[in-house]
Amino acid sequence: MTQRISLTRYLIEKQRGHEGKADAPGAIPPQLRLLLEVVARACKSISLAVTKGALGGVLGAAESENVQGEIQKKLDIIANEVLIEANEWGGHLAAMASEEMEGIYTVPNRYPQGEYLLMFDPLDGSSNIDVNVSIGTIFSVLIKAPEGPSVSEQDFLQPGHKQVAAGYCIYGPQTTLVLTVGDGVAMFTLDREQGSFVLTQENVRVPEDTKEFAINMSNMRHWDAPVKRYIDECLQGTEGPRGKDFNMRWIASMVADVHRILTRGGVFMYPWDKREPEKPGKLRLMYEANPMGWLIEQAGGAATDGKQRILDIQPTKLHQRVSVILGSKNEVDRVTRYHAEAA
Ligand code: AHM
Ligand code: MG
Repeated sequence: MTQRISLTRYLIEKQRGHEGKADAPGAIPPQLRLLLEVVARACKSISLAVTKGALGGVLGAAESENVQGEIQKKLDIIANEVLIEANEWGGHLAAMASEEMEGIYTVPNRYPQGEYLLMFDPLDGSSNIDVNVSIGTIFSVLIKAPEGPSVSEQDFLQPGHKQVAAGYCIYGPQTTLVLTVGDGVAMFTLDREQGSFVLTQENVRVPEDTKEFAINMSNMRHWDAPVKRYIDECLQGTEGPRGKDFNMRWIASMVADVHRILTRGGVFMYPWDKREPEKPGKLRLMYEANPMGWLIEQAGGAATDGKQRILDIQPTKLHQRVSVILGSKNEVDRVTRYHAEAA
């Protein structure tokens, strides 16, 4: 029988790599291993709550709005609390930030403070919760700059290429944790009977070419010319300049759309549009675009905002929004080129 590799064993082997060769890519220090174990444990709890659905009384809206002015769902709040409670006492973190909290959450004084910063979208795809469609948790890990004992929002404002770990957990027909620590992408499927994540795919690769795109087509009339040009050409199929037919998918959960792209390729776009022209896009840079962008790059794909690499954007705000184009490299390069030609 092939031996099963648990997430715990996978991470311990990564840590040994660190002890052997501290600067080896993907080698992780013990505190980062602990952090990732704790995030995975929190995701198991969230998965359990999601699975119970109406039986657990967790569906529907809460009576509150988040910092983005969006009505919070009960599960948004539950997932946020699970992640905070799991992570605050372990001694590995300095602070956390979340889509569901306006400011940063500093680890309380009664617990030891570590050097890591954890950001998350506790439950992405909130509009899909009540309709039983895949949703997920997205997370990103940074290191706090060493100067000074106190931690502030400023510590979080680092570009995505500074991430030391990133991933998501998708709650779908299977619960799958997808992780990078900078040496490729690995996937772990939750064995519900055993209660553990088991390595089910390593060295995930996104094909460079694709015939599948994901975009919310109902916003077409609001798009900018380069995005419209790209989609128009896809829609023309074999009769158009691309000379091939394209397929469209839009799940409206970024985790599910990105998971499909990591599995079989494709291009995902949530571009700037004219509905709210002052906002650079709908999705958030720090805890949506950066972790997903890094995962996609680690799997051989690309991620830009149309003009530059997402991971090179210098953030100025915790809840900053960004235009997102990510997935199969040749398609992302093409959309980015269309933006340059239009400029
Ligand atoms: P959320 O974090 O509030 O759930 O919003 C993010 C989601 C993404 O998962 C998804 O790609 C997008 O919003 C869907 O937007 P729309 O409903 O406009 O299609
Ligand atoms: Mg989200």
